[in-house]
Amino acid sequence: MRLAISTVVLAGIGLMLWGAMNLTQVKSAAALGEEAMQHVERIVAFGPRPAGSEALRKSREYIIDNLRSAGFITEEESFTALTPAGNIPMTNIIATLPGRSDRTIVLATHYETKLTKQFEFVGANDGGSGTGLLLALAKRIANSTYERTIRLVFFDGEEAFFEWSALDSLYGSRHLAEKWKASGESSKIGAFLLIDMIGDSNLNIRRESHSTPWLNDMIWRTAARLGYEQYFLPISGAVEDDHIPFLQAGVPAADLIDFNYGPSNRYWHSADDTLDKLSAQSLGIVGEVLLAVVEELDEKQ
Ligand code: 1BN
Ligand code: ZN
Repeated sequence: MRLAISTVVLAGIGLMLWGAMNLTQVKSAAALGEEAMQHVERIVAFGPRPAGSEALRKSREYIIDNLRSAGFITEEESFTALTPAGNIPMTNIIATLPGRSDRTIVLATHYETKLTKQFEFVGANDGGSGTGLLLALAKRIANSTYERTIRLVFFDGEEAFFEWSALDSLYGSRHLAEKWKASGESSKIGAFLLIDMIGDSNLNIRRESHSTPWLNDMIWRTAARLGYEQYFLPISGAVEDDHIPFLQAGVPAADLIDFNYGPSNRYWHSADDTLDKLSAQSLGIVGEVLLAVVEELDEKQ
């Protein structure tokens, strides 16, 4: 009888600890998501932010200010891209938090929005969500200690000017991947994690099928461990995005993208990609998964 009671008590304590852990996790995801959402709101307030625009210059200033305040070393990588709209000045933002090792983990997103003529495109999700989440993560990452050097990259010129093709798309990521391949920097990257369109309040992320399988496995395993299985679907879909030039440079890379935005993806590249379609919860969930994946990658040999 005594044994039975202590078993019940121990089980109760176990359940309480389990409950407490989940509550802490839920609170931490909520705080991270709220912070990311505030950044998205500030960024969207700059208006449409196509490559070469004044609004994108202001966004860049905002991003760099926040990265520096968090404790990252920032670098602007400027170049001129030959596009169907002519020569356009572009700038990637690279933020570095040096670790004890020069081996790196890269988290990336694009921060510019698609140029549109027929309607106003503010890209709350497409361009805004990844940027807001990386800025919120910058603070969390800077408050932890990692063996590896952590880099946050904000790409310019992800979007096509005319029609998506190998030459009209991914201007910023193609430029940086080429540069890092030539300098040998790409061989130091253990993993490249891209986020794009991860703020949809109806979050459902498929395994992007160009991505490195072991990295997708790690992400999906981590999401399941944190109780987020319902948002990380066990099905695949292919999307060309800023991870492609890095995969081509031999870097293990994955793209977390929810390419199912509104009924039949109707909000994508439309006037409806606005703040009201996003949720802090979605941003927080993706953020918590990324933090846990970075921790696991940092412990990997
Ligand atoms: C993602 C967000 N993409 C553009 N904005 C990449 C993409 C390009 C996705 C073509 C599908 C088709
Ligand atoms: Zn887009």
